[in-house]
Amino acid sequence: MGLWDIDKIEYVGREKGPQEGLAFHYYDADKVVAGKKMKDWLRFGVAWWHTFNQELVDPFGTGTAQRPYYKYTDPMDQALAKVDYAFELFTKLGVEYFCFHDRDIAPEGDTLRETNANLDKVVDKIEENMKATGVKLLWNTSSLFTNPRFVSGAATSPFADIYAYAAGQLKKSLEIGKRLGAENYVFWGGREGYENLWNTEMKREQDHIAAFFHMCADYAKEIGMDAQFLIEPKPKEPTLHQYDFDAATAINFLRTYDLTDVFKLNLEGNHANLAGHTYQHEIRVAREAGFLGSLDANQGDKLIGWDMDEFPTDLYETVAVMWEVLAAGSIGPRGGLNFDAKPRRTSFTPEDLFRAHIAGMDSYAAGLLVAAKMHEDHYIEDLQEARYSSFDSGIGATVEDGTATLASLAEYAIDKPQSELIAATKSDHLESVKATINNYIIDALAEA
Ligand code: XUL
Ligand code: CO
Repeated sequence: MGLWDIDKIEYVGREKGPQEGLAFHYYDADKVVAGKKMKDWLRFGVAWWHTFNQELVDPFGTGTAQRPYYKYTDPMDQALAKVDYAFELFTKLGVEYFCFHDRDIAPEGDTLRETNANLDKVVDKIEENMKATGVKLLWNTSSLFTNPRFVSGAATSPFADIYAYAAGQLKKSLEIGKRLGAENYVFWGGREGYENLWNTEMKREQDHIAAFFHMCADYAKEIGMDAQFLIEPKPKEPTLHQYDFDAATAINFLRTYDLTDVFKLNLEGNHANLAGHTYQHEIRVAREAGFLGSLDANQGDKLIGWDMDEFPTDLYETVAVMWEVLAAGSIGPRGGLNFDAKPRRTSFTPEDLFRAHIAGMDSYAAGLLVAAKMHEDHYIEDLQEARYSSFDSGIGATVEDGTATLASLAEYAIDKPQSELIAATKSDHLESVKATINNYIIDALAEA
């Protein structure tokens, strides 16, 4: 049974009935869907910080998590032991990628030099395990928000010593990413924003962080680290306002500071909701602008306005996400679905960690199956094509081919009576569209 006292999780399909919690019902890694294996569409990743470090605290209570490695009380012993537990969990779940912050895998020393030495010891062990298991690094990142030195940000801190320290941390993280063959490198600006605008020079802070990103890109190039750089937008929490508010804001920042060649976006469901968007909206914005990089797969709660980081189980949302991914052809050039998610505080057993990942993986596999069927039938494509067909010829075509002018359109419209204009519009039948999507969910999963 190994360290976790749990057998390898197998795909049982639906033969065991809907209540079998420790098995995959829809995620069949090698099954070919829309021309690719499920595992290659989904590229699941485990988030080290939640899965191995999350104690399941909330603002009112201490941790409830029960974890077998808590028996190691020395921080470095525990960090090294966790590597064994981590790789066994990856292989038992059949997850081929993982993600971590520098701070997740090794404790800090008093100086950056000491901290880097701690990191090296754990990275040695991670590298050995990656070689032995074939599990790969989807992305690594640097925590520039946990330690009190980052109280007012890192690359937007008003304190130059802190900026310099953050740069030192980043240098080491990029070296680790290169060593472990990271597919991507993520920048989440946890405290890169402000608590109060009256004491903040917003443009100066953004100039600073843009310079920081350019230095990172230059150093990655210098050492031959070829991971895709990703910005992860989030509007707020922990700060009142974060500069990478949402996909559109982050893209504007990248364009303003000439960083579009280096960066794409890592989009997260719960972050989208905090910005007042659906997850699908954020992915659509990034996809259509050519910035879809990777996905942090989680969900929020309709009733609570915080970053809940729930494991994704909302089928309607996984269908929408996978519809966008199929339209894009992949989750970005080298992206995947990282479970930036934690079990609820009331799901505290080690087995719950497995159950939670299974729930997320099955929900995304089901979403893929439904979205693939919708694409196969061209349901949404046909619906959208019909909706805009008046731009395919006549006056509409003059808009799209650039020959229209305000005068030519006014001339066309000047004598049209209201009845003719109303006749030019069509009902969207939106309720039927929503019901049809429900039918796709029910039918595609019944056939699976
Ligand atoms: C925080 C969050 C981070 C990033 C990586 O809300 O999503 O864990 O994914 O720093
Ligand atoms: Co995230």
